Amino acid sequence: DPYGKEPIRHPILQPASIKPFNAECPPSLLIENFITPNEIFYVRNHLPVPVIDPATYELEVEIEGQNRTATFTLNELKKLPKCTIVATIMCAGNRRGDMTKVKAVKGLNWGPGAVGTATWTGVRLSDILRTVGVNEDDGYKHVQFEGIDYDVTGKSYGASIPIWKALDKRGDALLAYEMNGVPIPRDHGFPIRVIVPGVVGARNVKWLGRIIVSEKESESHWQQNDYKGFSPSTDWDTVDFTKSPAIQELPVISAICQPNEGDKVKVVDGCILVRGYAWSGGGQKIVRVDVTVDAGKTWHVANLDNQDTAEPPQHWAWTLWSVRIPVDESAKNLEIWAKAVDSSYNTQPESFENIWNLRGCS
Ligand code: MTE
Ligand code: MO
Repeated sequence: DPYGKEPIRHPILQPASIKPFNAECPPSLLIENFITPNEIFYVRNHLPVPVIDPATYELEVEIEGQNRTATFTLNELKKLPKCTIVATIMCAGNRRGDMTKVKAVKGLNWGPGAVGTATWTGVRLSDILRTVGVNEDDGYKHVQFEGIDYDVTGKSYGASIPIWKALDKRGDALLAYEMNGVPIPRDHGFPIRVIVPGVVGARNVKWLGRIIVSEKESESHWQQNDYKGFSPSTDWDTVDFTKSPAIQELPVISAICQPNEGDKVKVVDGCILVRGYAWSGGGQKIVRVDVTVDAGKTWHVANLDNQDTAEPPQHWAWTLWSVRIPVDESAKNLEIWAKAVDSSYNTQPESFENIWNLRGCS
């Protein structure tokens, strides 16, 4: 069994699949902490978790067209200048379960818990690239990452990001070895994972084995034939993956975590309490969350209770919000909508209907 050496997981994680292991934190627990504890941070694995000996681990860095490969041991990486950031990581399929209610989609049926926020410590990717001699005007366009997790044919998980994000110091891309102050747990990429803040989870490659500086994007399935968006009218007969760019920065989103779908809600002083999180890709900050219980006739502006002080375009972490909304106590059913606005004044759509897509991406 290739899945014979999986780590032990916290029982509160709600699995979406077991082999490979995919699981999320229950929404009401998720918003209890601004920094998500490692034990309840969602896990998104496409393949078995590799067993890696930190003593013999080596990271390879290859520059296409040059006949040399630089290598770094874990100790060598840890000796380089250290950087810590607070960043939210989100799967493109987060909240796909709600999109499925419009029409079936292909992919794991995630609730709103395929997201988490942590402090990540490591070496700046820009420092590593400069150390091996890569410069802004070399003409390379992409930085590819290969994981040490393999499928049955021997292919590893892979992804790439544009070179500017990798080289720009303000892009804060990291080769992280710590998550919330401890060595990165096995499920999250021990001993080294890439953190590309503001960019879809899929490019944050875990168990990093190799970096390739290239003129081309990663050829991997996950870069080429997955994690892309399409029109609501595109179906599996008409879809052409070469026509859509790979998702990098994610759009603005929010999710209601309290109450949960189907909950009986308490009315206190004629009001209900609604809580959730909001986040935007590309280092944008949440500037407002509007909530309605009457299908948009009246909007209530939520309090932004917990927000990092970093300014855009380096605001990598989510915002936790809450709002009390007056309700008609005789009403039997209530539909609550939330929509977030980010610092680029992009606004989240009110419903999934018109952004539905066959892969169920945000
Ligand atoms: N890296 C490797 N090597 N293998 C993977 O399966 N999954 C990706 C990304 N990095 C993956 C990976 C996806 S799709 C997501 S959403 C994030 O890791 C999930 O990170 P987490 O499990 O630490 O939450
Ligand atoms: Mo993902």
